[in-house]
Amino acid sequence: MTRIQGKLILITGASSGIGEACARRFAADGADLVLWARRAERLEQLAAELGTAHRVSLSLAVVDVRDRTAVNRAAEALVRAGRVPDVLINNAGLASGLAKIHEGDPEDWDRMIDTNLKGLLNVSRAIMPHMVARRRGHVVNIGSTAGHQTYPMGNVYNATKFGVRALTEGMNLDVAGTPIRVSAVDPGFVETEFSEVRFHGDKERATAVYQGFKPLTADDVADAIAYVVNLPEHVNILDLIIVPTAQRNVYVVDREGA
Ligand code: NDP
Ligand code: 8X3
Repeated sequence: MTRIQGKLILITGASSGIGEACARRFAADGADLVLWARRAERLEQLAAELGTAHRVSLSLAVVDVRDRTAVNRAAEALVRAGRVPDVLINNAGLASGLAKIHEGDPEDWDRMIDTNLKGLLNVSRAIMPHMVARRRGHVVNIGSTAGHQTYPMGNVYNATKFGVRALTEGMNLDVAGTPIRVSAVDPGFVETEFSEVRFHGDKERATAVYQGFKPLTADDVADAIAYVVNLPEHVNILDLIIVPTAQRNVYVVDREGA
């Protein structure tokens, strides 16, 4: 028996990587799930699979977290159905491009700022009032080691994840006086579709990021998130940094042959 059994958990960016791994882990732990992402087919496949394997309720919605109207609509539908999430995992996010600031593509910058910062804000603003009103809830923001230390050409992605860290701190201050918890989980290198997205579909370049060492898997991170959300209500993890053993800081990695 876990503390999240029977709880309702909303995961943004559930169609892949860390979000998908969280969905699998939480369903196995008996939580009911709401899955949001843009790729409907991926969500449908995942929900069908988890629905067959576990006795939990699953609902999904195609939601682009950048689209405030769509976020509000999906959140209202949950609230109207009496399904205010007990836990919100603000996971949807991405890096787009890796370039020097004076050579970067402003379209990439918009994508990262609109998703990682404004998307997280849109979802939090739509869900948190209902948590505060019923004095129950836990928000977990997925930050990054990139929010603790910059690396060459990480500039705007770094800025968004530094921003997520500031928001986690600020959100905690703003819910003082309520039992709401706000946590950050900040991973280092995790082998997901993250780098393929960053390099605009260049699989070879993406694979090279994780060569010569053992990166984290999405399941490793889901384990850490499961730890955070399974703690008793008087315990709040403010920030959990998780890296592969080979990663010594945001850019120093013990690589074979390097
Ligand atoms: P993936 O690319 O595998 O997954 C990203 C998820 O975010 C997908 O489900 C994607 O779904 C969703 N997403 C992206 N943009 C939007 C959007 N506008 N609206 C809704 N959903 C969106 O990468 P990861 O699992 O690795 O990334 C998850 C989080 O972890 C991100 O916040 C990332 O910054 C963070 N992170 C990743 C690390 C890594 O090394 N992989 C390390 C540290 C942090 P869809 O495309 O279907 O919308
Ligand atoms: C993802 C980790 O180092 O690739 O947040 O930016 S890193």
